[in-house]
Amino acid sequence: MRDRNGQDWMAGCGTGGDAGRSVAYGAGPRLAGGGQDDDRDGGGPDGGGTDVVTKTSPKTKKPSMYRVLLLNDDYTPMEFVVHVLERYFNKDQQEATQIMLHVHQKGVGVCGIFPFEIAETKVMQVTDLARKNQHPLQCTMEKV
Ligand code: TYC
Repeated sequence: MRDRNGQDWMAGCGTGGDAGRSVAYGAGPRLAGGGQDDDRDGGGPDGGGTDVVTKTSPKTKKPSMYRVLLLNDDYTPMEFVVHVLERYFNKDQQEATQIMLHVHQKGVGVCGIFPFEIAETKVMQVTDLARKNQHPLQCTMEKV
């Protein structure tokens, strides 16, 4: 659950004067060499004296996504679980009740799927609220 693979998905953005040469969202590696004006201006295509930036596509990578799960237990009140789903997972009362009953019957259920840091924050918020209310409710996350 603390696997941070992929967490630094924006690391390196815009560094190294290399903008636009690496990886586009959802795509494989881009061509990184051929056709670039690498002559640092000894009279390349632009003729002289000034390097021209020609590639402007953003350098981003897909964030790794994580399922946030609720686990069943015998003690946490059903209304508390419904409240958690409404407050932290933006469910309306009907959907929150469905998810709670699913967890109650099957043992585990999905609250939502989020990038690592958002999933981690929600797990902490739920765990904290449950502890403050002395409920044993468990909330975890797993990589999609
Ligand atoms: N099983 C609990 C009860 O009967 C309700 C419950 C549902 C608890 C979902 C946890 O994640 C949970 N009061």
